This record gives sequence, structure tokens and C-alpha cells, in this order.
Amino acid sequence: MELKAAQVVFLCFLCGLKADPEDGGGGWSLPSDFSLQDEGVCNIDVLDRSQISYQEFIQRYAYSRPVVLRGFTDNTKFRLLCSKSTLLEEFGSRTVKLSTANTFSYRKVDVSFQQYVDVLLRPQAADTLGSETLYFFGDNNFTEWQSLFDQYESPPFVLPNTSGAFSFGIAGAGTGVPFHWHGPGYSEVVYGRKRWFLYPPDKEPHFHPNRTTLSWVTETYPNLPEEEAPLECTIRPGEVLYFPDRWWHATLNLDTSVFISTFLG
Ligand SMILES: O=C(O)CCC(=O)C(=O)O
Repeated sequence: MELKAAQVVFLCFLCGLKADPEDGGGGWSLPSDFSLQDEGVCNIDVLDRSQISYQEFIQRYAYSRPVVLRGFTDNTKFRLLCSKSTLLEEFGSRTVKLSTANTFSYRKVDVSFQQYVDVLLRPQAADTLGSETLYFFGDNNFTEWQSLFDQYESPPFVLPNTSGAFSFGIAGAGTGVPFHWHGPGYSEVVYGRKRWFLYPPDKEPHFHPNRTTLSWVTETYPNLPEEEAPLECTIRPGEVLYFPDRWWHATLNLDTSVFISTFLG
């Protein structure tokens, strides 16, 4: 059957309509779902592959300041595997370990991945403490989830004498991890947007370790004097944020987000 040009255009239009919500958010977030609109400023360098070599990364950023790298890897396949329907089909019956979303992750809770998605994957309630919010990030069972992680192409700039360890997570709009620090690494969002706040090791921010990043953003951040403003940037799929060793950082998921960190140690 021969299709006329007008029919082809019409069919493509229908495909676009059907594919957009699913492709854009992998089924994790519908346009009608709650999300945070304020992406803030980005006062961190954002560099494409053509703008920086490995040597320049080591000299200018690796040991001294964060940077966002854009378009360094192609994770199209990993992204498809992380759609809601595919992950649930593959891992729905598996157990995931959740952590409370406070600075010192005290409490761990095991639930099935299906139960996490159906019951706990919700926007952050403004009046709930981080220590009462359960967050799926890290503590991954690498044997059970290996087939997924095998498909992830991690950022190519590795620090000398380190190798990468993955932490994978999924969390609701408005959730995040309050300020803390550890070794260097990368953070990438597979679906959604994640806003990052960072301070150098010698500039500890004022925050309450049991309160959420959302409460810090709404109550503390607007009143910060200029000299206490953080470095910050919102990252989207296709971008990775690099944080150096011992930098303070906090995260805020603007949408329901799927994300993966690569810790370098
Ligand atoms: O992605 C997040 O929300 C938490 C990331 C984080 O704090 C980390 O990688 O150390």
C-alpha cells in the first residue's frame, strides 16, 4: 500500500502524540504529575565533549571544583531499560533497600520494588522530615541488578588509581538527599531533572541533618547572604555532574527521577 505524504505526516503526528509522554519520562512522570519548576541558576561550568580533554579535566576540575559534562556518553539503551514498565517487569518482585533521606542515613527498610513504586514513590511532603522519608538510592543488590548495570555507560573521565562503583535510585518530585560529603564521583539522571547544591570542603553549609533538602531550599536558601550562596546546577538526561572529593552536596529531584551515581574510589 502506498501512503500519500499527507497520510505519512498524520501518522507521524499520532506517533509523536503517543510517544512523547512515555519517551520523555519513561512512564515515571506524566505531564499532569507534580513537579518543581524552579531550576535555579547554573553557576557551574557545563562543557560538551569538544570543549574539554581528559588532561584539562584533571588539571581544572578533578581535584578542585565541580563540572557538568554534557553528551559524553550514549545511554539510550540503558534509558529504555529504565522505563517504568520494563523495570517493573524485570525487577518488580525483587527486594530493594531504602534509606531515610537525612544526612546520616540511619534507617534502612527492605520492600519489594513493586511496593516501593506503588506505595512509597510519591512527591516529598513539605512537612515530613528527611529522617522520615524513605529514598531508594544505593545499597543496590549487584547480583540481581547486574544485567541492568552492565548496560550503563559510565562517564569516561576516571581519576587515576580509582574505579567506579554504581548507586542506582528512583525517587519522587521534591525528594532529595540533604547536605553531606564523601569521595569524588558523578551523578547522572536517566529520567527527570535533579537540582544540585555544592560547597567546597572548607565551607560547611548551615542545615539541619534530619530535615529535607526541600525545606532547606524553601526556608534557608532564599535568606542566604550572597557570600554563602552555593554552587548549583540542574542536570537533565545526557548530562553528568562531577563532584570532587569531600565537597558538601545536597540534591533535589524536580520531577520523579531515575538516577545513577558513579563513585570513584
Ligand atoms: O542522587 C541523589 O539524590 C543523591 C546523590 C548523592 O548524594 C550522592 O551521589 O552522593
